[in-house]
Amino acid sequence: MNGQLRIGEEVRDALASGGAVVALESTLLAHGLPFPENEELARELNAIIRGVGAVPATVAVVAGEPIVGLDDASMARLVRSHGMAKLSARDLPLAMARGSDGATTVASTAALSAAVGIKTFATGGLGGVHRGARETYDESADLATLSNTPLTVVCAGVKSLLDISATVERLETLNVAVAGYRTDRFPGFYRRDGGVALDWTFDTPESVARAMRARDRLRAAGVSGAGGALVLANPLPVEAELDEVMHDAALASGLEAATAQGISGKAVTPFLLAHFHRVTGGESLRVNLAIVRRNARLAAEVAVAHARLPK
Ligand code: PSU
Ligand code: MN
Repeated sequence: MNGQLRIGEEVRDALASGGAVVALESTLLAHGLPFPENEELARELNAIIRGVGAVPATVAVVAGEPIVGLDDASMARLVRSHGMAKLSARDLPLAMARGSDGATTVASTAALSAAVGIKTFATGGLGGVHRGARETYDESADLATLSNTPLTVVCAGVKSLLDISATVERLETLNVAVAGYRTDRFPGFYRRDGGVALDWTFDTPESVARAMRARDRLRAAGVSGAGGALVLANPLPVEAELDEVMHDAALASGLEAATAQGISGKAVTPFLLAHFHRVTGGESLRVNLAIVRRNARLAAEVAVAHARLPK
């Protein structure tokens, strides 16, 4: 536990008693989804996590204060905000100095959550290596941050808008453990199979919890390279995937339109996501919501299994 950071009351009690807690990021609520779908999703995620027996802890910066475990009033403010700053880990002290509000990415959420002792975190897709990174060096700080952050991130891989295989290679370089949940393929978010084979597969929350316990043991022993995050890749079931033809067409036309309109750098992802939403008639949003709900459930199951491990 940590005297420096503000922790929601229920989260603090759960951590003090060794209970299960699941961290949730706020960038996906503030930037990844429109209002009111984001508010509805936040409510659902909390209910899903509680239903499994864990406590949800949404992370964000409110009026310059990083908070692990937002209350209802702050959540209501977050989901309605337009253009709230998106804060990676390095941005946290700057937003604090300004007293501003901000949404936390995977990097900053993982860093804050791990600092207070949270072991599991649910999100949709990880940030990763962007297409064209060979020229632009555009790679999310999510990857480097996870290399030294001892928690489990449940996600559906990375979106196909990114360079999926380069992202998997960088996770290897950075000593971030990656395992598939009931799959041996790294998922591409909208599709089950992102085109990359995985070395490790887990089939139960208990087996994931044992890997987390072993990681913490190696970390406590001072073993370098083995004490960082575990990315638990949880793909959609076949029947929930975005149709392959629809997906491939949306990706191809989106990349082409981005080039034609001179969209580059940071603007590419929001442009492509809006394009996906439009040309799939809202299907990509439906898939996005399904992914986050499933990841919240699995993260809660892992958190509960971890809390039940013999001391
Ligand atoms: N990928 C998604 N949805 C998201 C994000 C990534 O499929 O909402 C968000 C997450 O918060 C992630 C961040 O941590 O974007 C990565 O942004 P950047 O590439 O700027 O680091
Ligand atoms: Mn970037």
